[in-house]
Amino acid sequence: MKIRFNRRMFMMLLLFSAVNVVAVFMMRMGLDTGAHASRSSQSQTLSNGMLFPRESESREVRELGGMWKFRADMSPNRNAGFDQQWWEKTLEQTGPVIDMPVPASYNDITQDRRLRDFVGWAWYQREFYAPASWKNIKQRTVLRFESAHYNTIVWLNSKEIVRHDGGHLPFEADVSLVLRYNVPNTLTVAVNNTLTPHTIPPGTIQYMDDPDRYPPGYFVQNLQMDFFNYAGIQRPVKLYTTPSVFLDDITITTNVQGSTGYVNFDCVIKGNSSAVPVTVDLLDKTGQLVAAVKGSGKGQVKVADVKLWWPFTMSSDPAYLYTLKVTVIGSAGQPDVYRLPVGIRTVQVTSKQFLINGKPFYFRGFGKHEDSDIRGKGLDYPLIAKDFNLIKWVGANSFRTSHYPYAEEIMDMCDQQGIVVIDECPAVGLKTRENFSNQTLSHHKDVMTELVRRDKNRPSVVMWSVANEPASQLPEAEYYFKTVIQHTKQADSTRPVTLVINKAFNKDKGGQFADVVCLNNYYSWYHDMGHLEVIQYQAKYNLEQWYQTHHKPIIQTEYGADAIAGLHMDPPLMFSEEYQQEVMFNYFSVFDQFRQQYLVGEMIWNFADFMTAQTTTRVAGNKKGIFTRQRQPKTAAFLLKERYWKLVNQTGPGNH
Ligand code: GCB
Repeated sequence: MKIRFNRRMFMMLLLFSAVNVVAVFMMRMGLDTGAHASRSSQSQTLSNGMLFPRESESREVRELGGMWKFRADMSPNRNAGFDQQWWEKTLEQTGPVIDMPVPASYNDITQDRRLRDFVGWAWYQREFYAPASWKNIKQRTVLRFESAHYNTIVWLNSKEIVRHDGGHLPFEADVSLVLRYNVPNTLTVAVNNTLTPHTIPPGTIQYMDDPDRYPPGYFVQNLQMDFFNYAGIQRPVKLYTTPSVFLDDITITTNVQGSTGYVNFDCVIKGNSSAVPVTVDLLDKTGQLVAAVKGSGKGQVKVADVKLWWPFTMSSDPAYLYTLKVTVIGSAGQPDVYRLPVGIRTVQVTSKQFLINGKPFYFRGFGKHEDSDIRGKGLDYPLIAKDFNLIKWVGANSFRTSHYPYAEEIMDMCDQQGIVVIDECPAVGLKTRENFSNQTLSHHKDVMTELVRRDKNRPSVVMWSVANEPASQLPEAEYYFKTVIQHTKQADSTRPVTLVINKAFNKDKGGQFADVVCLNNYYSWYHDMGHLEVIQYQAKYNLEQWYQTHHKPIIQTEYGADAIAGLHMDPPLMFSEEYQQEVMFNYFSVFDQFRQQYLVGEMIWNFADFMTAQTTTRVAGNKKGIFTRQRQPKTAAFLLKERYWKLVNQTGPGNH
């Protein structure tokens, strides 16, 4: 019998083979064991509030930091842990272990090159005791991961309790019914750093099937981003308690009219089927009660003679934070108390300006990374404190969380110190058509939901960035970004949304949906190498064309040049400190021409040198920092400091 292939059958065949390729690939990487948290487990997480754990008279917070037992599953298919059910025993019982600090990336902790570059499942385990006081039916205990990269499965006492798909954002599970008392609790975590065309960020696994050149089963992870794919449990793991009737979420928005501020609040209470009384008190910095509302948890607080939240250098008393104290009284009369820091401020965008509290704001800032020696992307308080001291030393007022959400401990500092944030999701390097698939789109929307849910109440966050340098010239990008940006605006109607673009103004298809145009370019670096003289010409042309095309304010979100600290060349040569400075001088001169018009910010790439994958263009990482990776200033830091403080002085406090 002759089979005639019609177009539909052909498409089905294509689809079938594509699904097969992905399935084979996932099987080979051990992803089929369920690392990809299913849609249902992801959306289950999406329905919770995920308030940052804060101590109060009704809540205890305990960190599970320290040395954990660790093993990277180096078996050929990375699947030994699942085949042998490593969560059923202690890790020592199933093979050799090493000590691994939490939080930290595991990559740079040992001398083992295989661990640094490991791709697949890494297993962590530790024991802990639960205090007898937690054995109380009137309260619940929640286990929370501030982030683990990328796919995570967690077992407590051999019972699977949560899965999460994606790094850089928190996830948690109510463990009240799984906790044991008077005996140790065993916590096992498997985390897989494999990036696929549908993860955010995307990547590919390439199998090298040429037996003459590679051993059997040899594969590499290809990244589409310019930073090292640090992995592991990179942020704190916490246990926290709440009463059984508890405040699950608060959403606040703020407004200002004359000298009066308004805080609108909307609380979600869980654990009780009927309505419970909620008291909302607003306290000032000294703890004085400003206003109080009793009711169901939705309403408005009015603040006479409001003290606004101003960015650093825009006021003599920047970053003023009130405290919204929410008290929920459960049916048994047991209160749950949560204190949310609240900054009262407004954000608006016009065709030429970015306004904070009605005044023009000019972003003097950086693109940053969470990155340092040994820790990789591991949360580190000394590093956080040092970075904020340097940010303020330079006279910066802002940064972009390039290219993923930063730790909430960092975001707290931004709120407290008046450092304005462009809050970016991990969608960096969406480069191929496959990266714009409906599968990725749906995950991308979930990630934006998670990000907005986490950071929606932060005064420092003034704009969401849905992506960095996507292939926005592709036809698919138009529908894709229209959808992601609409979705983000539905999740938060109070903040502008952007995407960061490096495509030409007449090719890009995403900028039309952004409220602010964010541009990255590297004149005299990735092209016209060594030709510093073309920078001004090209930068000017680019800004003018973008403005003429969209009539929206523009932020230069990246520009810069690599400089090896201590390498001096005059006349300047690429990679010397002098060259980095010359690039800056040339850009500054263009910024100054457009600052009074529609350019609303300049953010140099990068705050500090950072680690990348190994390539011929990177000398032990990206060296575009104005500080070294150890946070020592290059000459560029002094130059930037001079410029930023001059800008403060020119515009004056109370302006930008
Ligand atoms: C970019 C990327 C950033 C890179 C930078 C560079 O455009 O957004 O992630 O690190 O260029 O130095 O190449």
